[in-house]
Amino acid sequence: QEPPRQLGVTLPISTAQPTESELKLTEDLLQTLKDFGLFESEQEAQKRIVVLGKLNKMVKEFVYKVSKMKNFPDSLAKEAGGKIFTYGSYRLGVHGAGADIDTLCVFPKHVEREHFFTIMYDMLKARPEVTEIAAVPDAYVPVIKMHFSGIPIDFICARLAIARVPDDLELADNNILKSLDERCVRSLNGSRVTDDILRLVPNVATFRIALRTIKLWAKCRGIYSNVMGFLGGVAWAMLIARICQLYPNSCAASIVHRFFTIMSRWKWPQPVLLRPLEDGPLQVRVWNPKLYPADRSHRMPIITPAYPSMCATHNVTESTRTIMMNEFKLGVDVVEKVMIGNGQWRDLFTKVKFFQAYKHYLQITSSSESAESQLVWSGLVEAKLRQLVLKLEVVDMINLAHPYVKGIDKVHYCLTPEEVETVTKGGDLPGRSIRVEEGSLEMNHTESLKQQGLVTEENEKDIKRIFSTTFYIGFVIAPKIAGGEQRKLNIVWPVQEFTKLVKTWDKFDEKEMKITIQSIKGSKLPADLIGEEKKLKRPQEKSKSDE
Ligand code: 3AT
Ligand code: MN
Ligand code: MN
Repeated sequence: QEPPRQLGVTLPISTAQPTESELKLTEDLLQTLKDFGLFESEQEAQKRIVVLGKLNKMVKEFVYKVSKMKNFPDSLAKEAGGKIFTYGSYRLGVHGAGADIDTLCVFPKHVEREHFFTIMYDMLKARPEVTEIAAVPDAYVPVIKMHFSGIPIDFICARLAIARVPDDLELADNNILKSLDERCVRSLNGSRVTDDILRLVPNVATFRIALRTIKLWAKCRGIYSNVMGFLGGVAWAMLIARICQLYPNSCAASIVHRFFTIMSRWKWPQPVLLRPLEDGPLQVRVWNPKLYPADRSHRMPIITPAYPSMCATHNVTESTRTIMMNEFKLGVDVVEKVMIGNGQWRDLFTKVKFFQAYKHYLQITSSSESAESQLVWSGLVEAKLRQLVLKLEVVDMINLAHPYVKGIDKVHYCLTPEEVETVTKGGDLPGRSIRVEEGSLEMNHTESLKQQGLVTEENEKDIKRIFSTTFYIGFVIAPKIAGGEQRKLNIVWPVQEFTKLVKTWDKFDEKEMKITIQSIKGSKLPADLIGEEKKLKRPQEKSKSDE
């Protein structure tokens, strides 16, 4: 048995070994995760390894090519190196089937970032395995997005301040960040954080099962989303990692149990840390609420372990924290039952019924006349939605504002200007408003509408397609005080301010992009939203024929 060693900012709470019954519960948990389809096939896993091997080889060829371009002698050009690292769910070992591989490419200082987005891009584009390639060099973290042998890849890059990149290079040393471009520091951060999390966890296999459980739970409960003010993958990973540090010998079932009991009682804004904050060689700020007022405003601080440490939960609002704390409490009840043999793990994965939970909703509909424009416009509205939540929270009568984690995409086949008006205001057309999955906005439904008699040969030419994405915020109104006067909810100001905010976007196009915000009673929500929740079923037990 290992002597108790301290991983993290305190000593462990308990170093007890798991009991027979906890081990059995961990087995059950693993089987439940498999039943929910959380693991990829052996074949897909192999394919990922092959793809990463090819990418690593291509990176070396790329560096060689640029070195030759810069008149390096052949031997030096060959030694210049180049290497890939992974981050994200694949690196953590908790990715599902079909997940992307978040991949970082590092190269020596004589190769420039621009080369990655031109020369490397062209090399990739020339490969028969590569499809759907798109470079986004101006993003906050610049990226080449592509599919390689059908596997989605987010390919980012960092130029290091060294003459050559040896094969055994590691990114852990903080000095590696010295004198780098900010974009390179940001690009290195993902890998440095995931590597640290894995290093700071006492038992990686246990951590992975527990994290897969919590990710699935958070998705089912509608609280997995960094943009909407809940937590993203890295933040959930850090919470589980902290629990693993506190119970270094526990098995996954007990980690999940402790996760809920500890998180439901956590005294925010006390931060969750995986190691003491450290200073480093850069002129950048490290999270520090004593020094920076902005950091004091973090409601649920979960701090990344790698220098320069940052708060991964900057977007959490009063409401989203309340919602998550409620979910932790609900989780405690479920897990305590499971632990005493009085419930099943799958009970943890019941889907939240958001559209039946509130009396009042706000419906935010963004729309455009083209799919491309709608993609960026709805993305902007989504990214700013949190600002609306913040403004609603300060309205006296509103106790809670709950953003739904995803937007609902539709394509409307309008035949008249009145119908265009209806759908831009968030309404639906009978049979001609079609819900679409993300990424299939472009699909044309005219033929199928004609077959159904919803469009005719005559009026086909009148069709105007409108693309819409609708977001919902449910809210709780403060109960009327006994004997108090009847008050009327007034949200004119938050709605106006939010509308102004999204319209000040530099790519906003008044003619092309529309936004309508309406309050709507729960009972008046589109029937399909509620109907969908009512027919939610739990996945069937895996049958032998699926093997
Ligand atoms: P999936 O299994 O891919 O769904 P993931 O945790 O790998 O889960 P992503 O691939 O979306 O999620 O992201 C991987 C990491 O990339 C997580 C975070 O460190 C970074 N990242 C993603 N999106 C952003 C963003 N908009 N801004 C900054 N960092 C981001
Ligand atoms: Mn990913
Ligand atoms: Mn990604």
